[in-house]
Amino acid sequence: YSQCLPSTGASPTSSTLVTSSTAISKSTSLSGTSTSTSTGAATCTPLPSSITLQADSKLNDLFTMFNGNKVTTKDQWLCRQAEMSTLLQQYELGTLPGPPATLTASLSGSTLTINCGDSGKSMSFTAAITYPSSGTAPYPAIIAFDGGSLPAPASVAMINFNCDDMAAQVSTSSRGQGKFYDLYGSGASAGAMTAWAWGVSRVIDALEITSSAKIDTTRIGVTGCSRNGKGAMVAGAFDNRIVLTLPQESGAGGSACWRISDYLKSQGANIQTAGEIIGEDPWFSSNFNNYVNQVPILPFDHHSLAALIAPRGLFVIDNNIDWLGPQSCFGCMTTARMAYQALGVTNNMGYSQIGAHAHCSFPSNQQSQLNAFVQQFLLGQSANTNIFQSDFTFSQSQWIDWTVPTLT
Ligand code: MCU
Repeated sequence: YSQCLPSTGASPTSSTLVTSSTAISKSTSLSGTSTSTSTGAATCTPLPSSITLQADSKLNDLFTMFNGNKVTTKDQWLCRQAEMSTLLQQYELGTLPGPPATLTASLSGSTLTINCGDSGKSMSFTAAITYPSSGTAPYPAIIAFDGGSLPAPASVAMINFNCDDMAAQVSTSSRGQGKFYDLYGSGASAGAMTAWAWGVSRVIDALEITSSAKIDTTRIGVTGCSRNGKGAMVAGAFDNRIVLTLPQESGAGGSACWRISDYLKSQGANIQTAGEIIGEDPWFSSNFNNYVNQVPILPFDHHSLAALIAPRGLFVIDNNIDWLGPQSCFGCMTTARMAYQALGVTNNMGYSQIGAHAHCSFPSNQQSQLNAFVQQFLLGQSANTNIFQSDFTFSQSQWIDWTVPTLT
């Protein structure tokens, strides 16, 4: 992996940002949950410094704080999101660092170079922008993991994010390799998805200070398919500047819930589970290995991850492939949508599971649905995003033993 390159200063445009005051302020330690992505209105009770996990075979109550307090207001929801973010990092995804101490960016042609420095270390990475042939600058943009697998929408720029370059997903032996780890050390707890999410946030930091890139940073989406779809969901969850998250065929570790997938496996399904997935690639923190055979004690599931995105736009695109657990995905995302319902913005989240096509080949019968989300969240047009469909059913009474409040 290439060492970091100092900014040459020779680029046509070059900007500097001291990032300690940028928008990202998700808590990264168990004691730090008073920090949320909120406007500052919420004052949150921190998680206890020592946590005792208790088994819950149902999907965790989105609206009860870890300490048992009920969430009844939108401010308290911000605290609950911060708490769930901390717990997801602690037990599954690894710690998301804040912005690096220094970040500079330059644009050469349509390639953005981002230089990051922290604690005496530095690294540099690039993101290639493909501009649309229609629309007007500054353009909305979709950051696409390894280019993504969606047709580029009209009037929207596509920004390529190289996943392996930031955090390798070559096999479990590639853990700790990539530019994220050049900066934070190969022993960093962050799994590859957290590292990619951090990198996406740095692309947005860079776009914010590089006006010559002609990207409207208030209209940023993120996408990826399959393994990169899992990553897209994590990136959307961790940066509230992302206004539209488009995970595609993400399966286990993405739109599927660990608990439902374990159950379906016990019923004979050929479905990926937590116990299986950690043997494949370093997508999660190595700490997750301690929990994959006792999923019910996890204080979250992937409905919690998706709920970190609420109320921002989220359109979950799925296929019908057993290994990806489409029934688990539908149940999990039906539950996640309850966060949107509680916030009074149910239609900010959509779900579409349509099969009979190859993995990661976007079918034409999902196109108008994707268009609706792009219009609503990236193009500033209103569209009908009341889209929630699957070939499967979900037994709410089997998985949910809590109710959905109307948050005030
Ligand atoms: C759906 O994402 C993964 C899946 O988790 C893996 O088990 C499988 O090997 O690869 C999928 C993928 O990324 O396909 C491109």
